[in-house]
This record gives sequence, structure tokens and C-alpha cells, in this order.
Amino acid sequence: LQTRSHSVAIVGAPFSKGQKRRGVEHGPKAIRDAGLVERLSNLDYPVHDFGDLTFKHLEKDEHFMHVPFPRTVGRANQLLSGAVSGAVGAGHTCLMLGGDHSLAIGSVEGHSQQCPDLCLIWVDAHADINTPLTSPSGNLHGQSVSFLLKDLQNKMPQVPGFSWMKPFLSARDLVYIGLRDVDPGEHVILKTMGIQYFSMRDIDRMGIQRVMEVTLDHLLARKQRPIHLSFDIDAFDPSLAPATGTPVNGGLLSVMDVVEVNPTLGASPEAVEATTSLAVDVIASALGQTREGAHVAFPKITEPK
Ligand code: Z70
Ligand code: MN
Ligand code: MN
Ligand code: MN
Repeated sequence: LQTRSHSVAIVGAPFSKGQKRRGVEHGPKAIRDAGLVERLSNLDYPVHDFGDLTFKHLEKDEHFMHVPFPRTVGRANQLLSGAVSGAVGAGHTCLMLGGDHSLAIGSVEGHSQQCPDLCLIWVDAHADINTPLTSPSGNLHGQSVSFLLKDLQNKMPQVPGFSWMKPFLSARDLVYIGLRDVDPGEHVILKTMGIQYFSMRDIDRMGIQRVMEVTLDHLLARKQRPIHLSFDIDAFDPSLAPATGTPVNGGLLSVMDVVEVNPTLGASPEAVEATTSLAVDVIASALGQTREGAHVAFPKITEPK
């Protein structure tokens, strides 16, 4: 039997300016509409839905080099950081619903205010570790991790909108799972910094169970510490489904981001529904729902009268 020591706080972040396509700002509503709160309640979690943050688009926000909306993205992340810090500080496990993946900057930063020893598992088809100087697109959702890493700061320009934060994460505090589309500059960063990653090919070869064992060993062998799981829905492949179940069995999942769910991109209502219910499935399994059921307390087997 499991006892839940944590309640779950939901923080919605309807934001899309970390990339050029609109629609991903509808992610929080789409994931909620797919039955998120009911699923969490069925797992016996007390749920505190903090609602959605309200983000401003700043009018005077010129490109920085080829990076669009730097101040708007910086300000949004500052606001999100405070919300995540508040939720974790109040004792909740925090579930951040994006929005695009630039939001991980504020989510991880806010988490680190409460848990300076956190580690980060980044489940994504992409590494999102371009600097503004290596980025082919300029989009900040492909650069989030470069803002977090201490060891990369001599390669980072000062981007307007981000002076509120200082990088804090070490390369060894981060593991990637699911990579299959890495840019040349990102590959150099991963290799020179010695960052642990498992590509889709590694998962095919090793199996997801072994990948998770090595991941958790890499991050937690020296000491137990809180996990930040940043889950980009574009990582999705059935082989990754059980990946999220494991961290929680140790009871350490502290913050989870679910990002890049864009309900306007589905070819049909059914395609949108398939994606949003997948998002809810991933959240439920990260929070301990197992394939054999949760085996939650049930007073006794009903007997015939
Ligand atoms: C590329 C870049 C990206 C999606 C993240 C792509 C980044 N590496 N694309 N999520 N869908 O622009 O930096
Ligand atoms: Mn991403
Ligand atoms: Mn994050
Ligand atoms: Mn991605």
C-alpha cells in the first residue's frame, strides 16, 4: 500500500513566445479537459489547482540577435519561477502545464530556490541546449537548458529579460532521455561537457528499464535528492511510457513540467484527444500509477449478506 506524503499543485502556463508557432498556449486547458484532476484524485492525491498564470506580451521587445521575444520570455519565466517556488515551498509536488519548453527555465529556477540540490531529467526528442550563438532557429524553447547550466556561462551572451536569474545547475545533475534530433552545436556541448544522455537508439538497445536504472544511479547514487522531470510531449514513443513511473517509486519527484502540447496542430479532434490523453497518462504514471493498478487502500472485500 502506498501512502501519499504529497499533494499535487497544478500551475498552468499558457505561453507560446518561446517559439514562432501559436497554439501551444492552449496546452493547459487541453490537458485539464482530458481529465487530469480526476485522474490525480483517483490516485488519492489532494489536488490544488492554482489555475493559469497571466502572461503579458511586452510591446517593446526587439529581437536579440536572431532570438525573438527575449524580454517577453524572460518576464514569463520570472513569473513562473515565483509560482513554482511558492508551490514547492508550500509542500506540494508541482505539476507545471505548458506552454512551450522555454518555460522550463523558470520552472527549474523556481524549483531550485526551494531545492538547491535538485537534479534534472529531460525527456525530449530535442536537447534544447543551444546557446543563442549556436541556435539555428533563434527560438528560446530550443535553448532552455543553456540558461540553467553554470558550466556553460562563458559561452552565453547576456540576453535581455534574464538578468533576474543566475545559472545554478551542473552538467552532472542532468540526464537526457529520448533524444533523436540534436543540432551540431548541441552535440558539441553534450560531448564537451560530458552530459549523460540516452538517445532513442540507446533506448532501443538497452531497454527503458535499464536506461532508467542508469539515469537514477547517475543522479542519485551519491545522495538522494529531489527530481525535476521536464517532459516534452514531442519525445513521445510508446517505449518511453514507463520511463516516468520509476522516479516516483523512490518518492522523489518534486516538480514535473509537461510542455509542447499544441491542440491546434492535430489533424482531427481524435488526434488532439490522443495527444492530450497521452499527456494525462504520462503525468499519472510519473505520479505512481502503475500498470498493475495503484493497490490503494480498500477497507475489505465485500461479502454477500
Ligand atoms: C532546434 C532549435 C525544438 C521542437 C524544440 C529545435 C528545437 N533544436 N523543436 N522543440 N519542436 O530550434 O533549437
Ligand atoms: Mn523541448
Ligand atoms: Mn522544468
Ligand atoms: Mn522537443
